[in-house]
This record gives sequence, C-alpha cells and structure tokens, in this order.
Amino acid sequence: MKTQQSIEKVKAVYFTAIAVMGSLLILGSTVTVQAALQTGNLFQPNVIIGLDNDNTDNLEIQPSPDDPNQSLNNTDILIGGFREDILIGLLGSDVLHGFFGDDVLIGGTEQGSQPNSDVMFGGHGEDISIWAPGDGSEAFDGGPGEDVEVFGVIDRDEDNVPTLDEETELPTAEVTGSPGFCTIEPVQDPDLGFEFLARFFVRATGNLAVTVRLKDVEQVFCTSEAGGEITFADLTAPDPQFVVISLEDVENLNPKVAQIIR
Ligand SMILES: [Ca+2]
Ligand SMILES: [Ca+2]
Ligand SMILES: [Ca+2]
Ligand SMILES: [Ca+2]
Repeated sequence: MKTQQSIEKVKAVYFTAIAVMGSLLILGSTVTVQAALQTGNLFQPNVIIGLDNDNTDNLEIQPSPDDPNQSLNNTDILIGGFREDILIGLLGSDVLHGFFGDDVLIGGTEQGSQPNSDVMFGGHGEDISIWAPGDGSEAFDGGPGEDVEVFGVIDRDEDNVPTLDEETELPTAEVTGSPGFCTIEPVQDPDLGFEFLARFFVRATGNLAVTVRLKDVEQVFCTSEAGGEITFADLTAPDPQFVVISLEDVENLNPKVAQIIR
C-alpha cells in the first residue's frame, strides 16, 4: 500500500514537472532572444550558454540611454531538461536550473566583472557546479542526488566562454594551480536556509574573496592553502573539513569530477 502511495506521489511530481516545463517551453519560444530566458530541449542533452543580452545596450529593454538602467545586467535564466545538461551563465547574476539528469552548472566565467553572483539549482540527479576565480559569491542548491561544488580555474576560449573537452564533452578546470584555497563551515542561522558556507581565500594575500552557499551538496573540491594540491570536503561527514587528496582519490570519490578537474 505504501509503495503504491509512493509511486502515485512520484507520478504526481513527474507530471507536474512536465506541465511546468511545457509552459516554460512555450514561454521560452517567445522570449528567448531578448529576455535571456532559455529553456533546453526536454528530452535531449543540452548545452545552453547565456546570451548576456539583457543589458542597457539592448534597445528593446532599454528604450533610451537617458532612462535609468532597465536591464537585468546580463542575467540569464537557463533551464535544462530531463537529460544531462551543461548550463553556462557567463556575465551577470545568472539563474541556472539543471532539472532532472546529471547536470554541470557554471554561473560564470566573469573575470571579476559585476554583478556576478549566480544562483544554481541542480534538481534531481548528480549535479556539478563549478566556480572560477573572478566569479562572485554564489549559491548552489544541489537537490536530490550526490552533488558537487568545484573551485578551479575553468578552461575557456579567447571570448571567455568555457570550452568543452572533445572526448568527454565536459568543461575542464585546473584545480591544483588555482590561486586560492577553501574553508568550509556549517551555517548556524537556520533562517538562512543553506547548510554550509564554502569560502575561497586568495593565496597571495590570505584575504577572503567569495563565499558560496551550499544546500543538499555532498562533495566539495578545492585547492590546498599551500597550492599545487587538490583538497576535498565530504559534507555528509559529521564535522566536514578539507583534506588533501590525490588525483587517484578524485577518481575513486567521483569519476565524473575526475574527468573535469586536474
Ligand atoms: Ca549571463
Ligand atoms: Ca538536466
Ligand atoms: Ca540535475
Ligand atoms: Ca544533493
């Protein structure tokens, strides 16, 4: 009886999700180009890259340069489908939702330009969010499944668009050579809604650079304080702390992350 109820519950969630995505698809098909709201194909893997076209240069958004800023400052809203998607926000404080499937979410890269505080939702599946130096403080809600936050220098082309590996079709990032290191602390105030704060410090100065809020995220990969080494925090452990690990350890902990970081 209980199993039947759970199946009904799952079915209800599934069909609600389809209805929501269907309405978003219709909405997306009318406003994608100018409003930077992009919804991927529901049943195919998508690579969706932010258009960065909701800004004061956009005459449809900004009727006159004399008006106050009417734009979302390059914010994109990117929504994946049921399969494994790669969502890349580029400039602005983007909102990314991987939806079902094992998704890779990159809010930047932003190279220090503001605003740059991205908000990422993994949805169901084993999702990976990647932050690069120059991106701002962010929030990542991993959702159900084993989800990962990575801090590393994302490989990108001359236009600062993250590149995808030809073989794996995944983005790649150098973690060992990143110019900073991370700490992890549990959130004390339940009203914040998040579970952990991962903080990134600049190695050269020791100064705090950004804070990434995490909820329902199980693994974090970063760089050691000394540099040249990967560190890992298991957020399912009672008192998570970063420990230095080898590349072989990365492979054992998360084979997909091992395809992305070095
Ligand atoms: Ca953007
Ligand atoms: Ca997806
Ligand atoms: Ca997902
Ligand atoms: Ca999770």
